[in-house]
Amino acid sequence: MASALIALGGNVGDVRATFRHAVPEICRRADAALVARSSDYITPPWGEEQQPAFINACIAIETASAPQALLAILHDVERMFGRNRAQETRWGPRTLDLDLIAYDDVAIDSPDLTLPHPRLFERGFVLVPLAEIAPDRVIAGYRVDDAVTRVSREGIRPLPSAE
Ligand code: PH2
Ligand code: MG
Ligand code: MG
Repeated sequence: MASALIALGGNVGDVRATFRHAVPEICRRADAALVARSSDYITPPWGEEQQPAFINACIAIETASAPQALLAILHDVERMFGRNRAQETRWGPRTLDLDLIAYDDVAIDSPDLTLPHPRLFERGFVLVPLAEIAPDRVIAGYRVDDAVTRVSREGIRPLPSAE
């Protein structure tokens, strides 16, 4: 079994409901156990600022699926919740984005998958939820709780749990 960290994001539709349904779907398809789930956070849009705020969260899973297989599962689950890559712009609005952040200590640099995630250390919307569930995890030589002190938390707020 491997330990994978996945970032969830979205800003179209009822994103928190999407997350609630997507997490068990990921676990079912990836033969995975959910180890931890962060709070949902409201986060200012990054990359393209003229769009609604995002909701972001992170999960940690133990999975029997290999990295490329897990990536394919994440893409399938994105599609299942209305993601249509053909109709979207680079940093633009989306129903569900599932990014594989880290997979054990595996390093991969292929056209469709880079591990650890190449923009992780620039993104408060990933690091803040990640630091809630995996502060001691070391990714590319950096502890998550150190990395999170180097990014802006401006506008990033945890939401009260939904139920
Ligand atoms: N995802 C993007 C572009 N911008 N901004 C925030 N705050 N959160 C995201 O998940 C996000 C984004 C494209 O995937
Ligand atoms: Mg993304
Ligand atoms: Mg993505």
